[in-house]
Amino acid sequence: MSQPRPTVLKIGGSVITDKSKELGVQMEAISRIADEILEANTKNLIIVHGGGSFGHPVAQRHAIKEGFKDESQIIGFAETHHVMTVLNGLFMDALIWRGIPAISITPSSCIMTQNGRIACFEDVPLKQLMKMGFIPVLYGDAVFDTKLGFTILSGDQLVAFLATRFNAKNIVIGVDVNGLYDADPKTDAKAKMFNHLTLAELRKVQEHLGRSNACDVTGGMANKIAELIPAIEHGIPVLIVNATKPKYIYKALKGERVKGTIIEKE
Ligand code: ATP
Ligand code: IP8
Repeated sequence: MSQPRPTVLKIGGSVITDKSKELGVQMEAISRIADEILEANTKNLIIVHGGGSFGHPVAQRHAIKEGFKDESQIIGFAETHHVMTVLNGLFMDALIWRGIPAISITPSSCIMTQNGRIACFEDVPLKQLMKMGFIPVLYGDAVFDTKLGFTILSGDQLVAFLATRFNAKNIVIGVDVNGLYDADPKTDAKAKMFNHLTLAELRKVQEHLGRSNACDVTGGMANKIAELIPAIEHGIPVLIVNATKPKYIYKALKGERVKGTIIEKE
């Protein structure tokens, strides 16, 4: 029997961490989201989470995204990767202790980038574990780069890559705002949310999208959208929802109606 097409779920760092405080974790959000993932019981799920107040501040301090320029960055790279494994461990704890068969896949050990773009991905173990019914959990990470020495791979690039490689049924992006707006809703009270956008409509509004108010080395919402475009071009619909709101991730995974922004090819 062939495998059902996977759903790729990204839980943003803005949801599971407190972006106003370095290494601040939102344990309640992690626990609630794990409950929702358990209850939704999605067949063939791939989970990716972001860095939030764990990965971004350390990566920024040591200019990891810009690549290896100075010996002093070496410890910064190790530290960035390490704090991501700590955040991942907290997320994994919440999944495993609920009986969810989640397996952590460390991006820096199976992915190399070239000038910041994924160039090779050793996906044999990932394919095998999915076939056996496990749920892979990946994350934005500090990774090795064939040209830059190292860099930062965003969870969003990873989401689009995995969704395209595995011909995903859909992508669900959980953030700390209700969806995609015509301006950053945190700084512009008049910002209007889009309920539905086609790719052509998205391209027209793309230049007005903001980044992030918090420390974010991967470009916030504007870059998230830019990263997701290739997957949408591939025909994979994206739903952006507020994962800080109870039951939104559950409903999104179940395909139930939920407030958010749907972006489709046509
Ligand atoms: P991480 O990169 O740590 O995983 P994340 O993916 O959860 O974080 P951000 O990259 O911080 O989220 O992007 C979400 C933020 O983008 C929101 O908190 C919001 O303030 C900001 N933002 C900027 N422009 C927009 C916009 N046009 N629509 C919606 N949110 C926007
Ligand atoms: O939070 C970047 O991933 P993102 C992670 O998905 C790091 O943008 C290490 C900064």
